[in-house]
Amino acid sequence: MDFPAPQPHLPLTGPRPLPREATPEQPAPALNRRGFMSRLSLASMSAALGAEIVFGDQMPAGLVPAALGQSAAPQAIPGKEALSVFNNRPLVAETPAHLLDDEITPAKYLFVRNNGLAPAPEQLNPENWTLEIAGESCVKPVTLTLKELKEKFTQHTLQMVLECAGNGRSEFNPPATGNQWTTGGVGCPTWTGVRLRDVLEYAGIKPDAVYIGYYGADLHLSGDIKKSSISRGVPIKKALEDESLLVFAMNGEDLPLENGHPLRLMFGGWAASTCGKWVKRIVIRDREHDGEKMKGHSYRMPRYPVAPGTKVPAEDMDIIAAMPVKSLVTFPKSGSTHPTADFLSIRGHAWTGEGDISEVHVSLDFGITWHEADLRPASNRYAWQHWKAELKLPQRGYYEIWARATDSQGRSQPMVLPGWNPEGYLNNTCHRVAIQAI
Ligand SMILES: Nc1nc2c(c(=O)[nH]1)N[C@H]1C(S)=C(S)[C@@H](COP(=O)(O)O)O[C@H]1N2
Ligand SMILES: [Mo]
Repeated sequence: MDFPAPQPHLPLTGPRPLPREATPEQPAPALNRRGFMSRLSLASMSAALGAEIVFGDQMPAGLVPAALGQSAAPQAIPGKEALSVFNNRPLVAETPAHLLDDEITPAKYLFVRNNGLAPAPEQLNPENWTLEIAGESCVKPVTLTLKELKEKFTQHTLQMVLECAGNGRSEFNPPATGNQWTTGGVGCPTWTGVRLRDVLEYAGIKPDAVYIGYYGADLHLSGDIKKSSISRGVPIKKALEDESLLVFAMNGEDLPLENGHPLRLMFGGWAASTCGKWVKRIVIRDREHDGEKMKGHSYRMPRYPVAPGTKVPAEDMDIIAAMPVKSLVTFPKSGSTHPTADFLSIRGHAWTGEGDISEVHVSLDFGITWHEADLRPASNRYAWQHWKAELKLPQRGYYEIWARATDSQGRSQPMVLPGWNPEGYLNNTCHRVAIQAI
């Protein structure tokens, strides 16, 4: 029987921020003085609908066409019913920690983070999907069909962690706006595809190339076809790594629609926002890519520690590169009860953006004593590592299981929240799981 468990992951110090309502970013249509839709926003909404809004002039200000989904009420995702949905527009959903127990994350448990409106399923036909390679530092721009990609280049399968940079955001105080992720914006399936390096070299990389950027087939939330919902990238050095892939399969099957079918990017150890979904175009740039969500505060951290709530000028923010060291307790489930007499087997995963995990320690007494867990090697670079441990529950009562990973660079997870930052990124605090012995 479960008892009412606290949040799966709580800050150890300071007041807990009030839970923020998951408010979807509603499109903000341009209005004229009389409050009717401007021609521009009507045109973008028509584009999103794929049809002219016949009585568009009569539409009241702020009305979102019903076909675009007027309700923001979270609902289950078909095929991913167990995920907790934050928003429908854009669709964002995370995985409860105990459902991440599998060594290889099944598709049904992989989180979803859309920034815009996902392409309609009929637009995602692998038979006529093409990928364009271009950009000012591309020698010979080319367009390849998905079939050509699969046939021309050697295929590779790797297990790699995909983690949203905002995972853990809900703990920061003052709270950052955006999806209030607890611990479930992460997963580690296997990915099959071709090396991005092979494809970029096929098109030719000029010596002045410094960055790559992606463009996907999803629409900006406003429906404006001239805007990207997100268009990020990585430095050319990262793009050319062995593990940087253009993937078309996950766990041996087609990618799920929400996770970028039929083609997406995968960069091991970096923020998942670099892993473009539904990718149509990759540009080789002679400068840092300047697509949507590359500038300002997006996916950037203050260059120096700041007090919570500080307004940090954009020029003092650096782009997030590799993700920090982190771990999860995936068994037992937070809120579960266990018999006192037995040893309790506990387990989970640990990962880091660069290098590998060297140790995982667990504590049952609020960090007074720590026990080293058994740790398995990763199946390949950038995969998470499984750990397990046995703990004796000495008597009836409430306990918390804490887990702390240390990586090969000697970095370990903080017990208290790491540096506050304006957008609430990179929270890698120790995971805490509440249990009761009866
Ligand atoms: N085209 C496109 N690619 C995208 C996104 C998006 O909204 N559109 N979201 C990014 C972000 S912020 C994250 S965290 C990951 C999420 O991948 P998933 O939805 O497969 O879990 O995709 C990235 N790639
Ligand atoms: Mo993300």
